[in-house]
Amino acid sequence: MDRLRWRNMCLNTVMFLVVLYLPSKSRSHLITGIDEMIDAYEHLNLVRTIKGGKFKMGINDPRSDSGEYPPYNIAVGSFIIDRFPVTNARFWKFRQKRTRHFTGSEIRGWSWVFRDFVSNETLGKSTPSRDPWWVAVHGATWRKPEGPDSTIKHILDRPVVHVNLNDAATFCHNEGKRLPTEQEWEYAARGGKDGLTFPWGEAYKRNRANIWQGPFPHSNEHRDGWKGLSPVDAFGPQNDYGMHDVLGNVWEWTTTRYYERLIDRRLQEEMYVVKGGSYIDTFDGQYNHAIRTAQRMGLNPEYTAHNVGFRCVLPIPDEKFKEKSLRKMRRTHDEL
Ligand SMILES: [Ca+2]
Repeated sequence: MDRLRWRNMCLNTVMFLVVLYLPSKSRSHLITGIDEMIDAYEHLNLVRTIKGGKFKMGINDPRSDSGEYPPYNIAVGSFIIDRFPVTNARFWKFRQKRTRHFTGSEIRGWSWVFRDFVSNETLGKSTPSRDPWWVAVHGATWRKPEGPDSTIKHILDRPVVHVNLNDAATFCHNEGKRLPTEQEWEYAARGGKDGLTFPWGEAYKRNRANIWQGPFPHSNEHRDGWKGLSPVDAFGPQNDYGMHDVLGNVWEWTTTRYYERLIDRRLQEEMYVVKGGSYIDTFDGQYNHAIRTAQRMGLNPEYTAHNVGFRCVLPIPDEKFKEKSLRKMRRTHDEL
């Protein structure tokens, strides 16, 4: 036996023993084969550079009680933003690097899942909520989004879910970025067009976003093609900035505090704004929230669920928009 073969044989034996004797939690990082597939999803990590400016935030509809009304003018600085919500593939890669960061749902041991996606066996071991369509599923985490008998292996292009505010912020920080404020998120979502209900215009279009069709919660008619989570590029770009899944699929965390309008702020629990709506929301608000660019909801920072994800931003100085720098950024970050 030559030296090379002998060395390879020893190496394989050592690797076998390492895998065999690793604690099961660590071993799960090595045995799924996901690492070999990750590169195929790099195109879902693209970003868009957005020049800061003034815009009108919110909607001019006094019937809204979520804080969208009254609208107001505000300025935001320039920033780079993810064109897609963070995918399972991207979060997997993060966790390979930050093995000591366990998400809120992993630490707590459970998370909220829409009951249609939970197997009967898992359902039997889970706890129903006040809203019967949400179930507290033990073992539901970002890597097992529908419970212990599920996996992300075949849905690496879908948004990561079951992440709380700190998980999302830690992920962004690890990439040298941060979570967006609500103002940055909405400014980007509008794609340079003020005053429109949706990022693409004034009329709802079924082929633009993954939301709910049919009587909720019993009849998920999924006329948009998707019953639950969809790949972040299942639909074309929703605005002129080339951003996908701004509305629908998953709510997205921001760092902006949320306050109920009619309650003394000092008496309110800590909540943060999430934007965009999810696969259980509707275009007209007949069930759950009305999908629109200005829509907002408050969540406890520890909250995790099957329909909440995020995307990241990176603020940049405005002088970077001088033509020379802009060309360089386009080469580096954009697919423009
Ligand atoms: Ca749908």
